[in-house]
Amino acid sequence: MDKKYNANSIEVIENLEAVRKRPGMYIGDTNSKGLHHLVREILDNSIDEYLSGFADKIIVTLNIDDSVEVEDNGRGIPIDIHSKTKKPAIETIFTTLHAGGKFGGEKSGYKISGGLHGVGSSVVNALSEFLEVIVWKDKEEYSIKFFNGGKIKEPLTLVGKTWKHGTKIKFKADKKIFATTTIDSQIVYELLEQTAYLNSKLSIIFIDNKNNKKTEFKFKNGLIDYVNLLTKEEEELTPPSLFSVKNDEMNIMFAFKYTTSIEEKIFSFVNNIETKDGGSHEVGFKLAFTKAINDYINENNLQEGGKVLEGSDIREGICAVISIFVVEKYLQFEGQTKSKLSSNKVRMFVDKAIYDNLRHYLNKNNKYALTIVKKAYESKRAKLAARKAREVSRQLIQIKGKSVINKLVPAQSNKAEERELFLVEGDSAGGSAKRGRDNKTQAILSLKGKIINTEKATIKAILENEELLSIIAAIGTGIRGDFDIRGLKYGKIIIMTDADTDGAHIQVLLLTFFYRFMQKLIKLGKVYIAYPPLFKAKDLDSKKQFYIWTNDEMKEIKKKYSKLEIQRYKGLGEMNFEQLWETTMDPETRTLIKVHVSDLDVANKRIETLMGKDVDIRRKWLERNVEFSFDDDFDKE
Ligand code: TSJ
Repeated sequence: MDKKYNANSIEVIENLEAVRKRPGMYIGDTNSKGLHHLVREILDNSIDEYLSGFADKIIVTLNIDDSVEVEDNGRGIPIDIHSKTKKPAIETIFTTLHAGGKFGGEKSGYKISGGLHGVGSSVVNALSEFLEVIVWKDKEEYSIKFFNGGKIKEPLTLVGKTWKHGTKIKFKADKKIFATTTIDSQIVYELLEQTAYLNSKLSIIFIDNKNNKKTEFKFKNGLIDYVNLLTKEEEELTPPSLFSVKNDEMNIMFAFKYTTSIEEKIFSFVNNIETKDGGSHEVGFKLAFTKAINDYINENNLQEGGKVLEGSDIREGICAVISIFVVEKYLQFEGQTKSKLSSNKVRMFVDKAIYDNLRHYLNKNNKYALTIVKKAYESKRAKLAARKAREVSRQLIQIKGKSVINKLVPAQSNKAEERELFLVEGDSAGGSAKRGRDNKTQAILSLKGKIINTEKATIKAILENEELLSIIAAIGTGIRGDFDIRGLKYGKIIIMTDADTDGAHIQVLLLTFFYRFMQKLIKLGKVYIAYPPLFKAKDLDSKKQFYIWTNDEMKEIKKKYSKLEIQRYKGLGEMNFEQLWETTMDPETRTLIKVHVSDLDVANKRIETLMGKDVDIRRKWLERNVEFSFDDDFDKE
């Protein structure tokens, strides 16, 4: 077999063999992501043909056996014999790495081969169980077939006469290469839909044989349709507008609209590839927007009380899609996933193009301009008000916190990480905790008064509650928008309550507070619940004493000893300080329950149930004494 190959073909085999040896180098990985990348890779070729102005229809078929077909109505891949290789161009395209660029693309201008993409059809061939091509060209139909990673199964063959023009590829990813070869219809669907939004004159048909479904994507208003889709849940403030600017190296399209939302939605693309991390074009867009609106405000004397609008004020409520096409030399990406464009030339060009267009838009559409300016000042006012509220609450915590903080019995250690804050219910327990603690690392805050239910409380109400205020002051991070983990004064915050319903209730109130106002503390695993024993047993013969936490432990002890005196601990106050230390506070012997919020939504719902009006549900929950969503029942230390 080998002897039949000339020098050229041996090189070809080596080439594709290299791809099969290290597929990750070419397509990122051999999991689902890499697999779907193959589809994108093939599709991009048809889109190139569309961008060059020769195709306006693409049909993608997903078959039950996970083979994929992509067909376009373009010029058809060139089949003529290459003067140097003496082989049909089409064969070389599929069997040589990086052959794509040589066979056109320069003419079209914007080759889609940016970032991770554009590795070429030969890579797909190398990683396919089979790949078949049909070309309709010059009134004739040709075919060429490959198998087993790019070996020729059937050379270029004239099939017959046709009126069609275009290219069709059918391929199936190689099981020997990919961890999975199951193509996800949904991923293909979304890819095609997005591509259709970005290319308004293109019609894409998706024949999904896995789901017996056929969909045609054609959005004749392109980015406007896209912006409307992205804001379909929101109330419109300005109608969407579309802009397009071209020079011989770049083509910039962008659409935007404003809604009453306070979010900022900006999506950007370079040569049809989404740039999730933005980059130069997004930066240019933002600079232009900020400057154009501020200049409009100044020229029309629309300033509001000396406030200067920042970009983020101006962009509240905006939804924008930016799609640029650039020539290959500007396709520079950075970041881990290569999804951030980095080209100063692009930034400057986009900035200027958008600034000019926007100034024109604002001058021509005074009504919308005023709406946007008004919205921006509203955002500014809201931000200033929020900041003011934060400052007031910070000051309150500082001033009032000082007066309540004297309830705190501090720990001596100057290392925050090794300090522990015990939030203790009741005076007598607080007394034992103070005496029993390790005064180097353990601080005690006794909670005497009522802790309010913070499920629906305002910040003002919270700051009027002495108990919560002392907790906030002691912990040191601030709350909500003002939360700053750097202020944290303890490595662990431990809730220590009686093992009864009242104690459980206080736990829920405290956890609700942490969840609503210092959620990060829970997420970082800083909040714990102390787990005091429920019983003490004394063997009257040997005088040995045991602490008992669970039913199983109780059974064990009862089996071993016959003359037991069992005492139920109703409250922490029933233990003397030594017992409290030994059973509940000593890091060597205690059990702590770490509070997890592994599923925030579930916890959220549960808090609503627990802290809402339904007393019965709450009672049941408290009886069971479960906490939020613990990964395990508890983490024994
Ligand atoms: F990836 C691929 F190569 F397998 C592939 C290419 C897959 C699919 C579905 C379509 C295509 C493809 C290629 N569609 N259209 C073209 N066009 C050309 O390759 C072509 C045709 C004519 C000329 C010319 O200059 O006359 C230039 C080019 C690039």
